[in-house]
Amino acid sequence: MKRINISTFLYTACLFLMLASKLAAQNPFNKYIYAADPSAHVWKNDTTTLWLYTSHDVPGTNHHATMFDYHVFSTKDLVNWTDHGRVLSVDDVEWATDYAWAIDAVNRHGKYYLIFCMHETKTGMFRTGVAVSDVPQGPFKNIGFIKGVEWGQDPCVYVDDDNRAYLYWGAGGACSAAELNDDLLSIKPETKRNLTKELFEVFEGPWVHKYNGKYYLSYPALPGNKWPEQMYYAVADKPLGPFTYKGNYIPYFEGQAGTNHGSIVKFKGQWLAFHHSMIVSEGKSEQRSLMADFMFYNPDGTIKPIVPNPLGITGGKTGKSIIHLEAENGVPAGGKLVGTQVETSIPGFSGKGYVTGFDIRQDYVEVLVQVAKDMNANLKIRLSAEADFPADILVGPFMLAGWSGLPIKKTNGWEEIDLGTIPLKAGDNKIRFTCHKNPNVKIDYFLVTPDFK
Ligand code: FUB
Repeated sequence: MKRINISTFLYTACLFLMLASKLAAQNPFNKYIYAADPSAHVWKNDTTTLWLYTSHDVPGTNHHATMFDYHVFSTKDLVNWTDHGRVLSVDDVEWATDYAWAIDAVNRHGKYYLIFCMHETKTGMFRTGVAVSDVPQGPFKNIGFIKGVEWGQDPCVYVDDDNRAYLYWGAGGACSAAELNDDLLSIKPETKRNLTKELFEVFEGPWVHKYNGKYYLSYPALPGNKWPEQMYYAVADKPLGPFTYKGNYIPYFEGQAGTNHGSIVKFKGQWLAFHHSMIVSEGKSEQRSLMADFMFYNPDGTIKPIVPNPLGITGGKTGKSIIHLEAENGVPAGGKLVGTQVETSIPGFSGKGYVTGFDIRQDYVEVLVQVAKDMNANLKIRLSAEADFPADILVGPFMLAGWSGLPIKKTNGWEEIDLGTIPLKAGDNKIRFTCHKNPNVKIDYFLVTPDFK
């Protein structure tokens, strides 16, 4: 019998383990979309859900100027994720042109606010915008920009236990902070501080969280003034400092983009660090993917440096990413309602209502799906129909794929109908639904499950 050399055996076993961990890799997660700059939140009114507010990279780009919109993702178990679609775009912000860069979110006085930054058309300057929604998943409506902040790139808002809100922002090697007025639309100028000298090698992207009564300001730094960025942090006794630099909590890792940008949050008793990489785009620094890792403190309150784990925060479980698009969101989420309207009289819908009124042949409802690469996906539509009806469904950037006269059976109230596989192209895809003349058909939401690991 042929004897196997022990080193050949160990080498083969290692190769097998490496391949298996790559296949099971959950870090990056939500690989079907390029998203970056994750701001993670667990809102006090629902501690069972973790929310991520992110910027969005366009497939094929080689420039951060081509960032135009934001997404929201949620999870209840850190394994399965829901993408709530586009929640704000430069097209909906009358004062802005482009550069939809890093964002944050705030839950205040019963509303949810997206705190974002875009280039102002009039001045070419970064402004820190504010947009509002009744629900954490948006979409959000722009209500203006924060007065008193110039070059307001990469905003972060920290709301302290006494409900006072603080804004931090940073760009091009500087970082500032100030207390916000209650409506979040202006700063208290007398509180403004330049934190640059307190934050060793700071470049941009501040994030603030509290641990054991101390304020931790984490940020992307440029070590020795050289790219790529690495994630550092500093600590203070008060929200506006003074801060003391403490260390590097995400040093350079294989697959890291030129930038990194992070947030830190406690969910179900565990500290998590979110950030981004260029692992899915295989080295394209402007096409980034979401990363998450467990984070641990030393007894003295310092953070143990993180080496990103291919299994991320899933403990090895394989999860599913679903894109959940509410039919009634229409234009603010990149969709359209033509000849149809939103109603709320039949209970049992999700979101703010459902779309109905298909009383002439051309009436339709359309949603926007954004993905990183060409891929197939499963499409389900939750609907209610009192009789069998034919549906036309068009899919893609140019509506080149679809079904005509697809027979759909009458439902018993609201039902999720599985429509099978649809082809998606890298970038923006529309899904348009019409049902000839069937005014009684009601559409609640579209569920798109990308077939992309
Ligand atoms: O994503 C665009 C920019 O890249 C962010 O605003 C910066 O923090 C860097 O991540």
